[in-house]
Amino acid sequence: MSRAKSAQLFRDAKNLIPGGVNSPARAWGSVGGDPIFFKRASGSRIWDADDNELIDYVCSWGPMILGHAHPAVIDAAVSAARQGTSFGAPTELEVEMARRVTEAVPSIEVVRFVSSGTEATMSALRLARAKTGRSKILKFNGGYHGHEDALLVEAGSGLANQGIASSAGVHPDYAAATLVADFNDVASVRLLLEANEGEVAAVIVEPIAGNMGVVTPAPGFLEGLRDLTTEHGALLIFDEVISGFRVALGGAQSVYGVTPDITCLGKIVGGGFPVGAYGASAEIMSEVAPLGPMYQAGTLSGNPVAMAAGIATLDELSKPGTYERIQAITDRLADGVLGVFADAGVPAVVNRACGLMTVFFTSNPVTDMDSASATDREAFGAFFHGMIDNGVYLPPSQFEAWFVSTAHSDADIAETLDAVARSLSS
Ligand code: KE4
Repeated sequence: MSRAKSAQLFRDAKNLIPGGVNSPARAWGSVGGDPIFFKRASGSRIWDADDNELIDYVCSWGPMILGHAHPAVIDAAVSAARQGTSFGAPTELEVEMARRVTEAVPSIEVVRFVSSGTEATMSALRLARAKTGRSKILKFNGGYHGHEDALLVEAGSGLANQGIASSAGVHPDYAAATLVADFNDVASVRLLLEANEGEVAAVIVEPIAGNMGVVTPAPGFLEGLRDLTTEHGALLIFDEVISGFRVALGGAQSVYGVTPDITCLGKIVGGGFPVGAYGASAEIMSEVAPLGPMYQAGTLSGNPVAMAAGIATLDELSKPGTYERIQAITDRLADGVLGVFADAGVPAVVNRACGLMTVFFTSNPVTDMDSASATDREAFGAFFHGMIDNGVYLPPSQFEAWFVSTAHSDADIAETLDAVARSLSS
């Protein structure tokens, strides 16, 4: 495959944009090589600047659960755009979208739309501090919740790749107010809550971790967080930016039957447009301006074009049988990959949930950031390049999820498994 156009674009981009990318996760830092530039996508397929066609498992890091350029979503966004793209004033579409989100996620009685997952988690933290009058927050090693200062401490995703536990430029007081526990380790949470009694405003967790690679909660882990936060007067925040509308219409909280105090959403909820959201009971959300003293605002929040795309997406996802289909596609891919690795005699662990999975090069269980970090990331890097050369685009990092969509056909999966076999043999 020629990648001359991509290479030229990357050379140009590096002079104008830091590292040539508008998000470090796109930089291929941990797998080596130069990022490919893309120009169009449809369904499960994506084309790069040199017209090479690839099967896409990045899916824009989650949003494209219906596949790229789904007709219903595009039509909704285009017709909304023709009515004007942004008014900075309330519209009916926001009410329609809020109705769908609160119906899908019962723990959300009232929801505020923002323009990214980061804005959702940042606002959720401020809300928790406002509601409790406390200042500290507790997150998990390897948890990634966007680039809010307080959460850029021992984060996963792109930070883990750059080997920076915390970002430069974060005020030391922020880092000091952020406690870090281990995912799937309730005892580590109890210890920190007891050692900081009365000071922790919230525990924020990805109920199904996606930024260590996929790591699912051990039985009792989420229930343990619910009990401990209630016992110690802290709010429980579920960051469902990845899992929301992916693992089920009601998110991970509906799969595991654990109800958080605040839920953060993003990615899928915007149908490929910039949307985030945070929501909770009416009582908690009454803290939020203009009702209450916790201020949060945004020029493009609830933007009509993004709302129209989100509504079209949720309406498609609400159709009966959708999540059974997504689960079946995920299992076909995950089980197929396990089989090919076994045939090749290459040790692998696959962690999965409905709609997402990660392959780790290890024979040991991957249950937290430490075990994820102990896997053979060099092997993953070589595998990533092998898959690209065999027509399959995986996330360029071990600490990310492979995302499937309703557009990934049996033929796509079969082609992917062939690519896995060829990549492993080379
Ligand atoms: P955004 O601000 O990127 O929309 O959302 C931040 C965020 C919050 N919570 C979770 C659980 C997330 O996974 C994310 C963003 N995910 C990353 C990669 N997994 C997006 C890719 C990127 O950073 O470019």
